[in-house]
Amino acid sequence: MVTDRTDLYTEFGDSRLPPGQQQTDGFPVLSKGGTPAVDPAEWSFEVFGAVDDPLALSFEELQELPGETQKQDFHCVTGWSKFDCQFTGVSFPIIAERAGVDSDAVHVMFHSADGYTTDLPLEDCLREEVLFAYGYDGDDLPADHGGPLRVVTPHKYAYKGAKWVTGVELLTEPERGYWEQRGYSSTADPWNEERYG
Ligand SMILES: Nc1nc2c(c(=O)[nH]1)N[C@H]1C(S)=C(S)[C@@H](COP(=O)(O)O)O[C@H]1N2
Ligand SMILES: [Mo]
Repeated sequence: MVTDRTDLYTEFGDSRLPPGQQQTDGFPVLSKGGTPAVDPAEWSFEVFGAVDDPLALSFEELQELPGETQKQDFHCVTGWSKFDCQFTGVSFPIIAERAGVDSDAVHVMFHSADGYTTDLPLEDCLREEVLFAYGYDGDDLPADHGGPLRVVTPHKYAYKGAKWVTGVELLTEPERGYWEQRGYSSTADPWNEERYG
């Protein structure tokens, strides 16, 4: 079953294509460096920081959690948007529930195998649309697009979606990730064109 979440924009703006964006048919690859070699057999996914039960999950254990497939749009801050991406994965609220997020947690830092980090307020993460995705269009998520596991954030510019994600850190104070430290927006709402700042 595929849940269609392409109507998500109605919460943020009038048009499905956010202002200043152009639709693309392909799926460009955008990474700060190359694609890191990630062996799913060795890989582990950790949830740590302000949680009651820190998690360390193998790729198999992660895939055993309740998963779902959603059709979502994808908006890159450099100006391209790709409609109708089908991602399969585990939602952020499920992971948060398993780890037992502390009541004083307010912010989240995602960590990746290439050293990339990105941050978001906790409330922007506690949404069904924020997926830890291992599948794309009915197949395994390709390595260039973040396989074995990436985050997708259809309500934010796509730099908020960490590819090759290895960890999620719950924070009691906001901190800034890789692009956020280099001038990109912490909140990154595409319909409000929050690109910088
Ligand atoms: N680990 C990691 N995640 C990342 C990046 C990166 O360089 N490293 N780039 C971000 C940016 S700027 C974008 S637009 C999307 C691109 O995802 P794609 O390559 O699947 O199109 O991944 C985001 N996640
Ligand atoms: Mo991007």
